[in-house]
Amino acid sequence: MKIRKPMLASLIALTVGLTAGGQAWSQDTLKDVMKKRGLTEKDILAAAKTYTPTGGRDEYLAFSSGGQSGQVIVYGVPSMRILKYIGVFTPEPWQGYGFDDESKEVLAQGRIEGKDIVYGDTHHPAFSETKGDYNGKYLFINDKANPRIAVIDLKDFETKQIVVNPLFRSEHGGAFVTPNTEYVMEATQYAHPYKGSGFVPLSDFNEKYRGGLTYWKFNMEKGKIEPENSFTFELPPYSQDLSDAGKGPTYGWGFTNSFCSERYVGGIEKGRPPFEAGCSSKDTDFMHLTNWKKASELVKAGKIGKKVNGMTLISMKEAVANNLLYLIPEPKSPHGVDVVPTGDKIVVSGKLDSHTWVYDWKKIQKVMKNKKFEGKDPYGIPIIALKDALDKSVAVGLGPLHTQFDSKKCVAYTSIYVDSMITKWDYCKGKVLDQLPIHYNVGHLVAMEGDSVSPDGKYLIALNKLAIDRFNPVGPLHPQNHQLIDISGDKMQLLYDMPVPLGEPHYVVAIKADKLKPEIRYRSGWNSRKDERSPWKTRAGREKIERTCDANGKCTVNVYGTAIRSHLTPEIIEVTEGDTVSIHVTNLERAEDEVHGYAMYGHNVQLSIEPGKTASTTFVADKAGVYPYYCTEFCSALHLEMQGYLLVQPKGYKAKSGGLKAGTNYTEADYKKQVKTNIDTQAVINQVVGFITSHNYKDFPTVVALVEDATDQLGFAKEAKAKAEAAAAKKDWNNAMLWANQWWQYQVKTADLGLRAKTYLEEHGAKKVK
Ligand code: CUK
Ligand code: CUA
Repeated sequence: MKIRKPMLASLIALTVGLTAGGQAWSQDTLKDVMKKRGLTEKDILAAAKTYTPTGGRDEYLAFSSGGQSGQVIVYGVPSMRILKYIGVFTPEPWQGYGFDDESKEVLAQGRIEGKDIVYGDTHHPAFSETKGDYNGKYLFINDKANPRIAVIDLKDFETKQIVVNPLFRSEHGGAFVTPNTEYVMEATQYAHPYKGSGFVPLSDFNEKYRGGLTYWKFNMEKGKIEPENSFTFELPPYSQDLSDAGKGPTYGWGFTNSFCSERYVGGIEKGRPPFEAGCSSKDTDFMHLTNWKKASELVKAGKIGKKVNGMTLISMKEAVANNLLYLIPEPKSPHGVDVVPTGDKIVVSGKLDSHTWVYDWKKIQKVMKNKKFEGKDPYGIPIIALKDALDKSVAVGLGPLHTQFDSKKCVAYTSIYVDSMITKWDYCKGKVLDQLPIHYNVGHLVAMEGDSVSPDGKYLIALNKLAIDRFNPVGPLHPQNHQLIDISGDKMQLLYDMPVPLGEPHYVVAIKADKLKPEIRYRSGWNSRKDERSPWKTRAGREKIERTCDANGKCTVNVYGTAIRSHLTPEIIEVTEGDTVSIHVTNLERAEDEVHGYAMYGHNVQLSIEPGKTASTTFVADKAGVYPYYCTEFCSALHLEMQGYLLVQPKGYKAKSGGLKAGTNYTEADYKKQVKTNIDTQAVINQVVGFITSHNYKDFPTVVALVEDATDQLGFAKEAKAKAEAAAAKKDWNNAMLWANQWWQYQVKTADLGLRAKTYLEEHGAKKVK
């Protein structure tokens, strides 16, 4: 017999929220809607290119810097639907990031000189790469304000590691990765004395202030940056800006530009011309070329570098002596530096210029080989003359910043800040192909996989600095505006405006969605931040509370707890005032998306416990009192009942005799009524089970997982049933009724899972096997 959902739903009372009146489906035609909303045919076409029907998936996922929020924003392309905020340098309560003990350890790695820094100014996300192509394994992002790099694992979209640069006090040119993720680049921005050198007056600027470029070693297998195997190039105090890693013919090299090679120090309040005047007075600044490949070999061989604050520092002298470091003049106040997909050309833009400048690697190499330099800078670094390195310059518009690449050969897109537009141009022929106005003042831009060796083209997103009049006003602070552009044809077409209300995202990287294989659940009892079994892993029925005291009478209570629809175990935790309390909760669920939360009054406790995860919270119960706790995720019909009490008893407290006096008295009739409901419910479950087992469900891993979960729930139901019957045998109708009710609770969950499995089979064309 075929079971219809409504019948099942009413029987097992899963009708919450389903009774809201039917949709008044509009009778309007497309024409009517266009007229009512003032839409043109072009609008409708744009809408059709981005609209993603319910249940639909995006072809690309974009990972956006969260700017000053210190987070990463994940959204789909072309739908522009936001999917996730990843807590990176900043606590993120929903995910328990910065609240559970495990993630607090990650944030603590980002402490600077002993201080917690709980914000970040994130700028440049970068995917891990294999042979210059995104491999979908890791994402890196930098913090400009406090030179740090974070590692996000794309298995679960969680931040796993933060490294603090032991020398820098400012950075900008990170994170950029080398083609096999051998290294993650991080360059300074504002010159400063290296950490540990104490106070150095500005009068010693030229001699003691420094820039730098760190190559952080990445271990792809472990998913970890290895500071001990990383090294840093000492660089002149030129205000290094962005970087990019070479590929193909430029493999082994890194490129980093700068914008204040004047080495100017302002002081407007003392009557000196300001930074902005002194830092843009020369016509050119310098691009730095660093040979990381050769440097790493020399460091490994112990030939160069010395450890400073645990970091291998390569002095400018050593770098010059070993031909590891060169300079090439760049146009006025350069900003972006981007290596073309084929790796043989380098595109640089000048913020105060109207050209992009294309450098030719063959020409550069020739100069290096013949040692025909223009001269040396004050630090002895050889300078390659601009005319000896330049391939061409192309007039693209005023204030070009960043460049991305198309799947079509030689086609590039450059963001034009001052003119508020995107210029599509050909870097081989030096020709502008198309220009599109955007709204307004674009910073970075991103094409699909647009900085890899094999860009996909298709879409471009302009990351605009100003939204001004594009959205409903929300006060003086406006959202940022990400504009989606169709670049599949000859002419660019603007499709969609997406407000981003979480900081100023400088850069975004976008990856083909099918390269990502995120997990659905953790292995049971998992510490997700360390990627290992948690010592606090707790299995069903093994929940316990342990209290241990040291010689000074300081006591610690460890609660080994679990969460499963719809109860937290334990439900009552008794401790004594002054105890340190550690509550560890393992989510026993295996079903997709069955997350439980854990929040408690007055202790800043908020956990997110995804299926399989074990999360912990530790605090001192320093005030006697009653502290309710509960699950913060609406996980089931009886989610509100997922609750408990932490009882912090005063020292020396003695409980009153007579036990717990709370609740209602139940009768034999109540018990029998409940049992009848349970028997009916079981009949429904049997039918669902019959449907599933009569199909090839084992061919569907999702269904197998659901069935496993359902079998567990049914096992729990059996235990509760036994307890109910034992109590009934003793005519203890209160306990009999309550256990019978618990038995039914497990049945409801079983049915819920079974129904999901059945729907899945129906929707995925399962076949009958008998
Ligand atoms: S930066 Cu913001 S527009 Cu930090 Cu890459 Cu160029
Ligand atoms: Cu678990 Cu709500």
